Amino acid sequence: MSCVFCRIVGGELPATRVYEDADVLAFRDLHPQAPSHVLVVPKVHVDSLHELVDPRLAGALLAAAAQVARAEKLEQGWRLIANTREHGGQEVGHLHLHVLGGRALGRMLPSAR
Ligand code: DGP
Repeated sequence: MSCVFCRIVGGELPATRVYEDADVLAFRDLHPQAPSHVLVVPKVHVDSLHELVDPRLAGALLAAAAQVARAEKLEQGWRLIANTREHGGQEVGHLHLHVLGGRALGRMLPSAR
C-alpha cells in the first residue's frame, strides 16, 4: 500500500490521532500551519474531493471536521481547506480536509467591501 494516508489509517505509519469514527480519521498535520492543524480523511481511499460522490461520506467528513474544531476549542473561528488536484495545490493523493485555527488566518478571498 503506497498511499501515505491509507498507511496512517491502517496503523502502518504513526500519526497523532485526534478523532475517529467508522468512516473518518483525523490526525495532526506533520507540518502545522497554525496552532491547530488537523487533517480529516476518509478511511476508504478517495483520490481527492473531485472524486467524492458519496453524500453520506461527504456529510461524515464535514461533521467530523466540525467535531474536531469543537474538540480543539476553536470557538474564535477556523478554516476548512480542501486542496484539490494539481492546480488546487494538492500534494497527498488521498482526499483530506485541513482544519486550521488557533490564530487569525487572514482573508484568502478578496473582500466584497
Ligand atoms: P495538501 O497540500 O493539501 O496535499 O497537504 C498535505 C498535508 O499533509 C501537508 O500539510 C503535510 C501533511 N502530511 C504529509 N505527509 C504526512 C504524514 O506522513 N503525516 C502527517 N501527519 N501529515 C502529513
